[in-house]
Amino acid sequence: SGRIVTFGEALATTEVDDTGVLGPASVAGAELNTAVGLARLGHDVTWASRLGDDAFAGLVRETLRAEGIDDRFVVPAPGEQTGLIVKQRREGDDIRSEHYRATSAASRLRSDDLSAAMLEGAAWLHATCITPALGAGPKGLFENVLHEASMRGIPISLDANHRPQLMTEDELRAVIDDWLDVVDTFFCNEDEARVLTGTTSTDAAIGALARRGPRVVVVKLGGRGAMAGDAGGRRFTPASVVAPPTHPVGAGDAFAAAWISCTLRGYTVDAALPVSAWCAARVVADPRDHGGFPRRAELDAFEAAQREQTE
Ligand code: KDG
Repeated sequence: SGRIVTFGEALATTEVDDTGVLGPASVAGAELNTAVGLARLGHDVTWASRLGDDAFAGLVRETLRAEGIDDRFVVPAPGEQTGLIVKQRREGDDIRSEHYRATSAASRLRSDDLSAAMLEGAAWLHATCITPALGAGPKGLFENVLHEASMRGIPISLDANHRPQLMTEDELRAVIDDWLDVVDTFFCNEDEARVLTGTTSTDAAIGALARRGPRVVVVKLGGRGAMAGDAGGRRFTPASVVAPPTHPVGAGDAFAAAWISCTLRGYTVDAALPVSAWCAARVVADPRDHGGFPRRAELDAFEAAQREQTE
């Protein structure tokens, strides 16, 4: 179905417990999480960024290699460091994240860092609003890549992914004001929908956002599921549960990966919703950001079982 391109910051992440013991480090980063999901579903995926040569960059490179993700457009930045997220578990699945990323290699991305060749022949571009929140350079890059993709007629998905530590609500609104009209598929959560539209009604927010350009708007409702809207109206799916939801981080990125895959394979909104909810549930049941994402064969088995149930 053609190459999917995404770009953004990869970080290392680890959990610290009450006694100060750090758990194993794994790889995070919203766009990279989505890239992993797409690659596991059999898509040809390019992920681009700027990466130093520290131990965590090595971990990121290893993840890219293991998942079969194209890294030709990653800008090497010797001596620069990889960002880090330290997670602390509160009660149950309430996880607090502290980011150490102000001087990361990806925060130093420049607007001309990625070449136009990256989009050559691409079938889809996925971006998130974390990238423009990282600084002026990454913001310029985000703008260049979205502009170039829209000029080439490449469908774009954008996830609001508001990070309040990095971006005010006004800044988020400004980015969305500038770019929503070139977006094919827009993802956000309830809080972001309210920030962007001023309404707490998901149904009304989808209508308001869809009027500004996107063909499809998907609002993720966490443990309650997700609602999507297009010209055909609104559709809802409850959340899927495959195992106790222990680590909600990364669920939205997984949802986006499954959704993009379904879109490229011609699924209707109705068909894409439960598939995306299931992929998100798989990730939430795993202690890493993307470790639980299913492979194509597992998704095929899930869909076959679903069909049997409805017959
Ligand atoms: O969506 C999950 C991401 O938030 C996580 O992997 C880290 O990209 C990240 C961020 O900026 O918070």
